[in-house]
Amino acid sequence: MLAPEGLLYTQPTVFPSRTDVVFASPWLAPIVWEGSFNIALLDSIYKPMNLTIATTVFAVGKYVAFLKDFLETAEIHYMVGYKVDYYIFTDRPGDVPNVTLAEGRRVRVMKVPSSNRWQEISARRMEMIQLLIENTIRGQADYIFCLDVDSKFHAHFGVEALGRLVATIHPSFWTLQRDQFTYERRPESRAYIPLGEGDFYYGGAVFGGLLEDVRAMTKTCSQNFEADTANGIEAAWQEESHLNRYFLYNKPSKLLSPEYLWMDVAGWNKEIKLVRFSGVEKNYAEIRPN
Ligand code: 5GW
Ligand code: MN
Repeated sequence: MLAPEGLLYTQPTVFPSRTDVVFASPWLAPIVWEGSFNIALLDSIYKPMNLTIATTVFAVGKYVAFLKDFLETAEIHYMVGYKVDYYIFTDRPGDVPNVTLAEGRRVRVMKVPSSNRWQEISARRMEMIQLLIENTIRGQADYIFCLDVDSKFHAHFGVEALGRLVATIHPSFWTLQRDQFTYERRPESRAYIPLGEGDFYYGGAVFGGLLEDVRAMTKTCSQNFEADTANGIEAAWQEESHLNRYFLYNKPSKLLSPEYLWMDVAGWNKEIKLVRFSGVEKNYAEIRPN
């Protein structure tokens, strides 16, 4: 068999190469696991597109301390060989570390007000991403990823993760049944998901996609968050609850396995062949304002 011109020839493989996990959702969105993609082939497709991947990260208050490890490990594992614009939202621009970046990659610092209540930072996060896309990133990037800062990269996290609307399966829930998911269960909230519904429990720490799709998603989530606030209700897991509600009715086009959102404190599972991005163990009393 001949590969299309310019594409790297790859041996046709009888997929799946592993049978312990599923590679597609019930609506046939790929679920990205180690063993489900060929990175050389993907690079031969994506490299010529000359993409820029905007990446947002919030580092408000003491969370600036996480930036150094986050950026240093991202430069080793995250979208290596591609153009990346890191948008760092912080109230402490002077504390943003000076990390050496590869060519074509840059840091842009966005000043935000300080806040003593995380719920306020969280409430505004979706809106700030929406406005950033509308006012700054449009025309300057192709895809966007929005990541938690209290984390490190440990292995390859590349273009296999790109898609129109990308959600990540939360590492605490991937082995559980849907009625055990911590969705918002009160019908009064705009994040409400009734028992018996829902596909996966998605993590708020890693999501992304095309600019327009992420703009629409963050806009809806922030509007619903505001509507809840006006009604005196706060969803169980704030923006993560609204994100889960959105993805129930607007199915993601690609799902990332928990390899892409792990937690250092989590136990070991044989299906997790490698951890690509993981939340560090943190001392809550030391770093959180409340
Ligand atoms: C989070 C919780 C309570 C109080 C403050 C915060 C907080 C979060 C903060 O003070 N500053 C900040 O920048 N954040 C941003 O929100 C970070 O990007 C952080 O990674 C993200 C989510 O908060 P996390 O990481 O503490 O939440 P979990 O669920 O990952 O532990
Ligand atoms: Mn986190």
